[in-house]
Amino acid sequence: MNCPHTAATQTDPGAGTVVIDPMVQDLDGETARLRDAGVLARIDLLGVPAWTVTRHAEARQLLLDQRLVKDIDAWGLWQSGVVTRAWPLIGMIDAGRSMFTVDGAEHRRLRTKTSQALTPRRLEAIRPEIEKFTDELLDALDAARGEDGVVDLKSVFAQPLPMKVVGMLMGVDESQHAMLTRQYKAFFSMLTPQEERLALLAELDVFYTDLVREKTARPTDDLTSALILAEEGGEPLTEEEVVGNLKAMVAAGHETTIGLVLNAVRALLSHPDQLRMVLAGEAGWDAVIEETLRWDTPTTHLLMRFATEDITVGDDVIRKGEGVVVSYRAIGRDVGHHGPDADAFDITRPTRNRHMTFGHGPHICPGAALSRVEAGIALPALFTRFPGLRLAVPDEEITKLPVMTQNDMTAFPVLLG
Ligand code: STR
Repeated sequence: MNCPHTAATQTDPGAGTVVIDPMVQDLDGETARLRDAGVLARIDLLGVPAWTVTRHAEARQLLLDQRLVKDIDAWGLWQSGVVTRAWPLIGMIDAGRSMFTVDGAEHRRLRTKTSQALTPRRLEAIRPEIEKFTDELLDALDAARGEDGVVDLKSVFAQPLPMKVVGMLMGVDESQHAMLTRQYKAFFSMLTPQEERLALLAELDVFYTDLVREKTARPTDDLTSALILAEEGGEPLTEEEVVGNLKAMVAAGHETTIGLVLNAVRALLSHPDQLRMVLAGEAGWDAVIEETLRWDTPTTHLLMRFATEDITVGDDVIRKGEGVVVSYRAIGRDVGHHGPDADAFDITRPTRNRHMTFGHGPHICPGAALSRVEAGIALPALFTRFPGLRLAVPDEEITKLPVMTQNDMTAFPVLLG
């Protein structure tokens, strides 16, 4: 097969290689194929070969392995020019210097302030604002009901809420939220032509750079301003580093929490016995959130880390220069870790808190506590306000967006009851 996205012509992906479907037509089937392909599986990402790790224990071990780095210059296929900026997934890796792309001591320097700003204790201070946003959006949901009573829970509720929260944290004005939502939708979609994707990334860079310059001139009390200011005696972050962290926060904070909230609602509506347990107080919302994180991970595959030396995992060797993806969806469905019924949604499962959906090791998601606070407010508020909430179409008709790395649905039409 000719790969249109890379400089060199690739051969057929070898036998045993799982080809990741850009259209996301059968996510459960693909997850099962990955699991069957072994602890380490060879995958094909739009013509580009990589390894992926599909098991909890080995992923945990690899996420602590300092021989794997995020620096794209350690990638053989990038060094040799086989992979170029023409590859549609390049923006997931070559995202500028930030806490997402750097390791070691420099990584700690880039990340410390962000992780300190997002501890559960610090987040208590913004809980009232998140509750206010939630109530306003529930009003909007009520008002957006069509003649037939149908309203899209995604575009009216689950999508704007995380954008408002991350916008408030980072100091991004409300007037920009619709633009950002539109740009990230196009960024993640595989239907967007690559020239368009590169152009929108360049536009976003201009937007974020302008914002950082504005905050440099007039600091406020948001995290972007805090990132600009030097720690006493410490080395301040460069403009490029602040921009990198800011865009990582907005992209991550926005996209993943939409998935968490919607996937939890969907899981509960399709498991009414479990919804009843929660509403009766026999199980907690935290159980719903953790089991959703395990069973229907917002991030399907996380791109990418590169081996700086040969790394042996079981019978396989990741060669120096090869790329490694972490397939969080497959890891959540690891029967060795969660038991033979790992494919079932069960909020009472004993291992529900033992998932690894936020990663592990130095890069573990700094926004984990924030997403739990957001979902922990949004879900009970939604079901309290609309106890008769139900899907407006059969569950099988909910479709996934053509996004290879994130678990994102097109829309989520509901009746509010
Ligand atoms: C999107 C493009 C961009 O400008 C910056 C980033 C860095 C953070 C990335 C983000 C990306 C894509 C989604 C990620 C996020 C970190 C967490 C989130 C990978 C590449 C997850 O899905 C876990």
